[in-house]
Formats: sequence, structure tokens, C-alpha cells
Amino acid sequence: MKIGIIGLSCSGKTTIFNALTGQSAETSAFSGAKREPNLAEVNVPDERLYKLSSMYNPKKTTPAKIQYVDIAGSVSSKDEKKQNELDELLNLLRPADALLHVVRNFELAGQTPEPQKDFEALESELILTDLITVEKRLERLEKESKKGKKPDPEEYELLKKAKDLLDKGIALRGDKEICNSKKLRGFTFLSAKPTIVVLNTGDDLEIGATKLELPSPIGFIEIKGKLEMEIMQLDPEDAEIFRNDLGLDEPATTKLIQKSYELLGLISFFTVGEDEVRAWTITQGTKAQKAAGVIHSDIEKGFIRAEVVSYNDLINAGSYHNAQKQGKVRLEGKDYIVQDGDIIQFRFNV
Ligand SMILES: Nc1nc2c(ncn2[C@@H]2O[C@H](COP(=O)(O)OP(=O)(O)OP(=O)(O)O)[C@@H](O)[C@H]2O)c(=O)[nH]1
Ligand SMILES: [Mg+2]
Repeated sequence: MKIGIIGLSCSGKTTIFNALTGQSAETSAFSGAKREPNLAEVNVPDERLYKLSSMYNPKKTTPAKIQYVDIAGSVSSKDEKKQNELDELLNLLRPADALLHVVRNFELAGQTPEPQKDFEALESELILTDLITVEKRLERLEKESKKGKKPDPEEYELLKKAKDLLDKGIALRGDKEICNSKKLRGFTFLSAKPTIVVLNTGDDLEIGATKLELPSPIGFIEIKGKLEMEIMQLDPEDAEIFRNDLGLDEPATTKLIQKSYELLGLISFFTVGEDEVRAWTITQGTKAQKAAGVIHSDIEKGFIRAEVVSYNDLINAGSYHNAQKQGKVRLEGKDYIVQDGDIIQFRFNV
């Protein structure tokens, strides 16, 4: 899973990226500098994985991962001269499954923060970018149609609907039909991507004091980005002391990572054994046979049954053996809908 970090210039994207990943990518004192994107993969914090690991003592424990990509500057379509640069940025964002939109809520070079205004400015850029894509495609379909080539009616209708929304300044992410349509998938609309707004609040402000009005469905989290980044860069012991002193509980970024996971409708199932205890990522509603394919396509193809025990049943039983004796280990078929926290052993033919 890949998440793109966007935001106006100097909103603190790289700061948030560092806070999330523990890296020390260079933050910028001024905007406009063109730099390479920052990429990193982070583990999805999940206490259950570590409980399972202490039960099995495996050689390896593998958490689920999220990739973050932090791009420099802002995605703005207004500046014609920079079209190449804009395309480059967009190309980095297109494959993202979701977006983190960082909004500045700290004073920068004497400029007071205007988070509502900043949010709306970039939101309308995303909408405009999508509108341009839709209009180009519609124009083309209409041209072809004049030459006698009939456009795909489903694609055409959906594009019309998308144009109506975008014309009104409404992002596509709220429209299930558009977001789920296979016909439109290739356009990778930015305003259709699930989005979390990260309000990046200065050290001197109080969390919760700033109110933002966000269109649904957008996720929201407020973080003191710079503070979290600085703590993240301490060694773990010092970080702990520092956190206690400040009365902070878990890193805000833990919450943010978990929130990204929830927002995307993702859940984890586990495989366990002496070699490896591992978390695997699937979307809610995935059936057992499809889930097997996340591990290996051969297991999906040769799927026979899934041996399943829920996380709570296994922990309460104390061991797999006990769970079996208590009748908590079930045999499920290919259409079983995998639940968050299921521990699964797949039986398959090769
Ligand atoms: N006071 C304060 N300053 C911050 C915070 N987050 C970022 N900054 C400062 O704001 C400036 C820009 O931060 P970056 O993280 O580089 O912002 P960016 O969005 O990645 O900038 P570009 O990549 O140039 O678009 C830096 O000088 C940061 O130190 C914050 O939470 N509080
Ligand atoms: Mg940056």
C-alpha cells in the first residue's frame, strides 16, 4: 500500500514524513527548491502481532507495511511554465492508494497560519486537475463519436457525472460509483483517492484549538509535526523520557498510520509458525481464496480450505492446541469472508 503526502509548499510535508518514518530527510527553509521525492516504508504498528510472536517465538516477525512518498512543493496546475514539473509530481502521486494532505498550522516567516484557506486551495487544485483530465477525455470521445465510433456508454455517463461534480467544486472521493468503476480506474483521479488531512500544528499552539471544516469523507488528525519529528529522531529511551515529561502518550504517528489503514478499509490476517509470524494486508470483505493469493498465487489457485481461528479465541485458549480442543479452530471454504485478526493456515494443492 502506498500513500502520497501532499500539501502546499512549506506546509511541513517532509517534517511529517520524517515523523512517520524516522528518517532525516532535509526540510526546506524556503519554497520552490526542486528536490527528489522521499520514499520510505513503515511498519503498521499492531500489538496483536507481537503477542502472537511471543506465543510462537518464530525466527522472524513480519508486520504489515505502508509506503509513504513525500513530494516537494505543491501540485499546482496554474503555473503553465512548470507543466513538466507538475506532470512529474502527478506521476508520483497517481499510483498512490491514498493521500495525506498536510495543512500548515504554525507561523512561517511571520505569516500566520490559515489552515482552512490552505486546505481549500489545494483541494480545488486537485479538483481542477481531475476536471482537466475529464474534459480532455470527453472531448476525445465526442470527436470520435462524430467520426462514427460509438463511445462506451458506461464510461461516457460516468465521465459526465464526474464533470458535473467537479464543475461544482466537489471532489470525486464521495461518489462510490465513480470511485469503484473499473472503467475509470485508469484515470487515477486525485480527488477520488481516500484522503486524510493532517493539521500540522506548531509547538506553541494547543491541540484541538483550531477548527477546520472538511467535506466528507475525509479523515482528520492533528499532529505537532515538528515536535513529533524531533522526538522520533531521539534514541528510544530518551524519546520515552521526553514523552513522559510532556505528558504525551503513544507517538501521534502511530495513530496516523493506524488511521490510514482504517480509512482504506484495510484489515490484517496473520499466519503463524516457528519460522515466521506475519501480518498480511487485505481489504475488508475479502474472501478466503483471494486472501490466500496475497501470500502466493499458487495457494490461491490450489486453494482447498482455510483453517481459521480468531485472534481472541487463540489468545484466550493460550495455545493453538488448546484452541483446537475447545473447538475454536474452524475449517472454512473459499467464500469465507476473512475477519480482522484471523489466524489462518491455508490448505492447498500445488
Ligand atoms: N514551528 C513549526 N515549524 C514547522 C513545523 N513543521 C514544519 N515546520 C517548518 O516549516 C518549514 C518547511 O517544512 P518542510 O517539512 O520542509 O515543508 P514541506 O511541505 O516539505 O516543504 P516543500 O517540500 O518545500 O514543499 C521548515 O522550516 C520546518 O522546520 C511545525 O510543526 N512547527
Ligand atoms: Mg518537502
